Amino acid sequence: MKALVTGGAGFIGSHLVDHLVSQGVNVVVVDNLSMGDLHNIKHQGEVTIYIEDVRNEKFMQQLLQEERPDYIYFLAAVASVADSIERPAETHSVNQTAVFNMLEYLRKAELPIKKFLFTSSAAVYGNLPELPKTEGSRVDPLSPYAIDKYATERFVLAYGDLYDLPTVCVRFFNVYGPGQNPSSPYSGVLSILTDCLQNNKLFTLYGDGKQTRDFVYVEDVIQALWLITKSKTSHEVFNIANGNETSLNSIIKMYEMVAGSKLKIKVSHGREGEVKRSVANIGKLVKLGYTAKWSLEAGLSKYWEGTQQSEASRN
Ligand code: UD2
Repeated sequence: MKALVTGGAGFIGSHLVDHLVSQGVNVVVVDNLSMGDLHNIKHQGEVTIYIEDVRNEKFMQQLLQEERPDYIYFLAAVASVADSIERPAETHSVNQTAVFNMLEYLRKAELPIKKFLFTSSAAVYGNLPELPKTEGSRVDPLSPYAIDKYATERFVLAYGDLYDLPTVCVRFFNVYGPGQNPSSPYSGVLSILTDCLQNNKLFTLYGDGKQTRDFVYVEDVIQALWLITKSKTSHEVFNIANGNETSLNSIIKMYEMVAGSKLKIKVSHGREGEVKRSVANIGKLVKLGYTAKWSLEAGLSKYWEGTQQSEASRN
């Protein structure tokens, strides 16, 4: 079995790559290292890695012909709402056109694949009041990022139906864990909190902290992706989340307890276009055998311990 992971050096991609390798899968990675880092991949020596941009159509076509993957996980993306508002045309070329081009090539070249999995986002739900979000809930994609994710989902599903490609889409909620890059203000809030607690930096809290999110530990995300891989399911959308709603204020309190230190906080006005509340219904995933194994407290503790160990090994 061979798998292609685009964005395989990124935060979630690298965890997926390591899991696939541990399951005996032959893995090929394409990553342009814009956010990713090869050091994220533990099993680097056992993986074929191409440092390339998924927008390089010729390259991607040749790669598909030569490598002939059974499974394709499309994780490469510019995963920032703010970035998509700043430069919509460029993020569109990654978040939609590159995916579309691959689907189109798979169709035309009639390459046999076992599954094509596209990674979408809870962003597609926007700010509509129904909670928790089920896969059938109304959507209201508000940013170029969310629009690209939703429209690409539709292409992926339609290509599945129309051309008999086994396609699946997943909507990630707020994923956290080791390897998440805290370097941008739009990085995951838990990677930023970790950096602030560890290095005694000032944390900027946007808004009143009452906004809620469904935080899911990256190992549970990998569990979900693997269950979907092994199942016969196709032409479907799945939420990937923990299923619990947590406010930013309470996660900060919890993380301070785990880290045993107090966070320095500066309060700033809320971010424009933000979702106030977010939580998923994960029933569909549970039917595939998923259980969220990592409570927030357990996930935070594991994440924190890991950062302490890598800090100690650096010193
Ligand atoms: C997540 C996704 C984003 C998109 C969006 C859809 C991540 C990293 N981002 O954005 O790609 O799918 O969902 O709705 O998963 N915050 C602070 N201070 C900081 C950083 C963040 O107060 O330094 C707040 C932020 O304003 C927000 C919350 O923390 O209310 C979570 O922020 P985030 O960037 O981790 O995730 P989110 O839900 O905005």
